Amino acid sequence: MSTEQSISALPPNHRLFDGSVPKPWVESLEQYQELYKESIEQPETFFSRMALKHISWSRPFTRVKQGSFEAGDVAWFADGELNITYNCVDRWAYADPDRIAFIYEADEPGQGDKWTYRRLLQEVCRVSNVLASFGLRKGDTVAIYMPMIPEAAVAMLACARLGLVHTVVFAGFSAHSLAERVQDAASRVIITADEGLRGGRVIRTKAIVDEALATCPTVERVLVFRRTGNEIPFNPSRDVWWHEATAKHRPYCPPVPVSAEDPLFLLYTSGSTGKPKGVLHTSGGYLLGASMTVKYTFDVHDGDIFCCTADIGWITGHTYVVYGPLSLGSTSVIFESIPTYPNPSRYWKLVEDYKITQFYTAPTAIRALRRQGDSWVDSCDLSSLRIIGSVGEPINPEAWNWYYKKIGREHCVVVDTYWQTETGSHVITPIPGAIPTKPGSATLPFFGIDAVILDPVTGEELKGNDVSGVLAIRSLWPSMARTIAGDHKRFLDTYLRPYPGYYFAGDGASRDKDGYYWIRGRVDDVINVSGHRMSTAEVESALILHPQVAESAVVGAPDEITGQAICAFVTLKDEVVNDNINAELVALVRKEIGPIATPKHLIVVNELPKTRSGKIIRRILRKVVAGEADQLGDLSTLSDPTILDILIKKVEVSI
Ligand code: 6R9
Repeated sequence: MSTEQSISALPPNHRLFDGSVPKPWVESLEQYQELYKESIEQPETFFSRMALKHISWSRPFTRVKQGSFEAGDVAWFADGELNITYNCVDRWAYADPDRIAFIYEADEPGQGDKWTYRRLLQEVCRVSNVLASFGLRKGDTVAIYMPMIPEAAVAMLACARLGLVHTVVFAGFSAHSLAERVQDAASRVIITADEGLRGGRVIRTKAIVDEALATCPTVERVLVFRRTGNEIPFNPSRDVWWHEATAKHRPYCPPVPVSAEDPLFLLYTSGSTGKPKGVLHTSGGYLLGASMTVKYTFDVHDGDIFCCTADIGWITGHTYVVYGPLSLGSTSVIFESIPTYPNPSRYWKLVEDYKITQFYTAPTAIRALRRQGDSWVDSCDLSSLRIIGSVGEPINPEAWNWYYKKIGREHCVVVDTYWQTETGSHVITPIPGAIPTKPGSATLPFFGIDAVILDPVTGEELKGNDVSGVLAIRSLWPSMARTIAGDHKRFLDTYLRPYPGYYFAGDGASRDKDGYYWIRGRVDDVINVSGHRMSTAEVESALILHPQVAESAVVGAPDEITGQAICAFVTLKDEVVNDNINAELVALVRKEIGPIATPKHLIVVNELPKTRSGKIIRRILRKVVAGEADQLGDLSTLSDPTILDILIKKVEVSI
């Protein structure tokens, strides 16, 4: 067992019980244990109660849960009907129209504005009417490719209001990646902006859409929000300005009730093979997971100001910028910029300016800001904070402790939340006030999650504490993904068939002596760069497009700031000297996938380590880039061991 296992649990934080803030929803470890036990032993009673408490149903459900992992036919509240936007917007707009739904902090500090629930409802309705006027009907797919502005959330909610399926594509993706996703989802409409702004730099959003559309025959209309107002390419027979179209419609549109099992969105994520997967989430179960986790993990109460810094292009933005906070009628901050613009105080200034109570970000940002020095933090008043969260990758104890001490001032609770695009909402996470934390551990499972550790080889459950293996979930939970769009077999093969009877998460994990979970990272060919999942196969496919590349192999190298960095090995077809090859390959990957896939290290080698049957042994490359060349393990399958010395030397001089 590693050393962090011996760190003892901290006592529940005093700030939550000092009378100055609302008492936490779950007040003690015993209360958590009691609720957790009920959620596992009587899931129907537990989740029926939760679904009635948190969601407004236009037709009540009579069935709670059905299906199994074996059959791959999981469904929750299947005969119930609801509308997501009604739940997230209308009910608060009617009860308290002036309540703030979104605080928009634009790229330039101090710009941006506040959106009341009334304004949000009106704008969502106008956009819904525009989409309906395009002839879109329930079940059609709409792609959203937008900067982090409130209108991106409006676009999502406008789709949900009509029962349309949205697929948000992160606006840092290339035209090629956007086209791939739009084609796979057969989107009929794209909602975008003229341009984006990030850290003072202009992103030519619409121009990228135009490039993508050259290969997307299903797209009939492009709705364009004017963000910067600069001159952009515009095709009047296809493109429609948001401000012109919305002005033609009334600010009300009736919400369309959908089945709890109707799709709400597709979100593409990287898998072990090259092609991204369109993970499909449905309406009822997803909303319940989003709502319950915002409430319990972040202990959100009326009047709280919730800030999640994730882009809406990722699942974290879907669940914790848009659906979760709005489903509770909270105020959610939409942050368009980057943490270091104009200086590394930006996040902390945001907390001070808006009196943020819950702040949620990624370890990579925490590590990068820690490196900038404490003065950027010390100058800000962070006294409004109660809960500070981390997501996306394991957080190392040094970063955890800095976050706890400097940002949380030792009186906030740090919640290290483990979950995935596929799980929809948190699955292993502390619950403030109830579950004592340990730096580096995501602690205990959320309600309804029967987490287990399996022996990766035999698939047997490792019972008891002090065990290591792969993480799996034995119970069905409401917000789990239902399928991969157009490829249910891949869904079954990836998550449900590797260990029959379990959901397989793809992460290694251990359970320590206190029953706490420690996530160890991916056990498949996915690398995690700054909390973003990258498929090694996808990067390899991009590299191979270069006419001089014979073969490529991509692995994750440990990185102090980004967690892992992309390390690409290539062999070339001939001996032609091309001094520019590294730069050309990096540019190619950026063009094919987007800047987030930029390889940090690019190493041209004569040979890659292979088995006798010709398979590249990535395990060896991983060890070598991690500086563990002395622990290569069993090399009996390596066809030509003489290549190792050269490989190791090459890596030493390159990294
Ligand atoms: C929410 C999100 C999922 C993968 C997941 C795991 C890693 C996420 C983590 C974490 C350790 C945490 N991951 N949270 N690892 N501790 N608190 O990030 O979704 O983009 O689908 O990534 O991220 O490896 O399997 P997604």
